[in-house]
Amino acid sequence: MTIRVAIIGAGVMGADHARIISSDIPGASLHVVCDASDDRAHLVADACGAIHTSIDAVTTIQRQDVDAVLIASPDQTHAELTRVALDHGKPVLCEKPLAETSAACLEILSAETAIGRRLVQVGFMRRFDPPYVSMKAALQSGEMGDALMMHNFHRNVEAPPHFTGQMAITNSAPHEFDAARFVLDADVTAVMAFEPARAFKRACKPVVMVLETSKGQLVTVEVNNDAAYGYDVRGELVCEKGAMSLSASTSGRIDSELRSATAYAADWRPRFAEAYRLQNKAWVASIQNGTPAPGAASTWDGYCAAAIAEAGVEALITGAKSEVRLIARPALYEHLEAVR
Ligand code: ISE
Repeated sequence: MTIRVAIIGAGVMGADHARIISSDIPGASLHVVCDASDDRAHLVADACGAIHTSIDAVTTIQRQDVDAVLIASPDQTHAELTRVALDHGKPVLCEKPLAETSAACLEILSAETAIGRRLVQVGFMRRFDPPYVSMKAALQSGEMGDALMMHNFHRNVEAPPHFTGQMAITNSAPHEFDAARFVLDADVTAVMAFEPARAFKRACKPVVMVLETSKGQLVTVEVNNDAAYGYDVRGELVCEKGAMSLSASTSGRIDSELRSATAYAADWRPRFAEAYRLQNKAWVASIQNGTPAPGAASTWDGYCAAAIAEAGVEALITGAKSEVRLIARPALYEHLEAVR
């Protein structure tokens, strides 16, 4: 059965998802592109062959001819639109963050547990990124022994105007919070957060965090959204008998004129293109099969990322270690993870 997908939001992420759904996902059709801007909705719909456009997200989700919803609208709309999809029994892939607070994530969790089946997938696409999947598989194989630490770097070329260290924690770092939970199969129990006293004239300060996990491990996270040189995401797993680094952090190496240079992408889309494709493919397959996509992020994972971010902001403000406070995990979200 072909899944008729509506995409809410025709900005950078919505346009990329529209391209993927319309050209890379057999079994799905891009049925509606919705955006507050009619022009932007038409631009993406025309480029990707969508049948309909809309400027109203709620009525789009309610349409009888829409089977599933992909939310890529501004962050502050995610929680409400996910609730609308749940209220109408529509499977939904919500770009991160699921909601801007852990409390708002809990409202979604309550609605979904009341329905009694998982309809929400959260857009932590690194769970489908082959280097991260390989890192998780290598840990699960036992060949390196148990994990002791994980080190993460997340660098953007230039932060949007008015971007702050706290936003680095709430907007960018949730990818590392979720990736660490995914690879280590552990919860994050506490956060310490630091930013350098020194600041460059134009840049928003980087943030360095140290996370403690429920398995007694340490996870370091550097987020530098004004790295200037390129989009660069790195990760290293340190185990009892060995270590493993992510294998694809750049676009390639250029050798010329007695020099060797590394080519970096300008933003995350080239680096994670395959991850988004695999994520969206798994989401559509999960709808066709009626079962959650193995390894995909659920409402529970979206809630955990929000709670960790809140602890991170608290730690940055207070300068002290902040505990991550979570409710008990409902049975609906027991481990369904599988390494693909
Ligand atoms: C951005 O907010 C994202 O969500 C992207 O996936 C990430 O790669 C980027 O670094 C973040 O700033």
